[in-house]
Amino acid sequence: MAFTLAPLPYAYEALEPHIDTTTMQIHHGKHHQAYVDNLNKAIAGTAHEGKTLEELVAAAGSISPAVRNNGGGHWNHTFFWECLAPNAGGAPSGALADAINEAFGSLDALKEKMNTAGLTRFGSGWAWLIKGADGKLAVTSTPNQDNPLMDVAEVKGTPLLGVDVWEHAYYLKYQNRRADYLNAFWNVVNWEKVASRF
Ligand code: MN3
Repeated sequence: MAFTLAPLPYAYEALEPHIDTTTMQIHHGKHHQAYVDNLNKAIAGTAHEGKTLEELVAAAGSISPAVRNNGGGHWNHTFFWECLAPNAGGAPSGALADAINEAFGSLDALKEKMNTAGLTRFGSGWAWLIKGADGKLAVTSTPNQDNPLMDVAEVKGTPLLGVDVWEHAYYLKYQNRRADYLNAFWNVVNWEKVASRF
């Protein structure tokens, strides 16, 4: 069964002014759709057909670049849309807030660490807040469409929050100002969703 692109869980304009409507339309409707289409093409007629997206991602080191890049792209974007929500931002509460304070000292320190991870990712990739096998939170980043669930990831863990730092995620509104995009991102973080993953 082929992979399909789910609709966004909110309207394209819902994240204005932090993430603009045109960027969301192209990012979801063109970029994410292309990852889905190219993943389906790459697995058609191969032993990968019928595997779940999670199975493909976990085996990134031993699958073709086309399946790794497009499977990662599909997984990462599906995850990313759910990291975001209109009228969101603010601060997490409860056990997640406690874990953030324990790992980073404060929410602001986490934001700074994740922004730095995103800013220093040369070229295209992602910055992540993950829960490690030890249950502790950590910040990491991955190149291209890799993610911390992949066997090839330098730092592995369960993603709780991710931010896309490919230029296609911000260039129309922010041009080369990746830092401004990263600061704006925090205004639309869906902490309820992050907490449910935690
Ligand atoms: Mn993207």
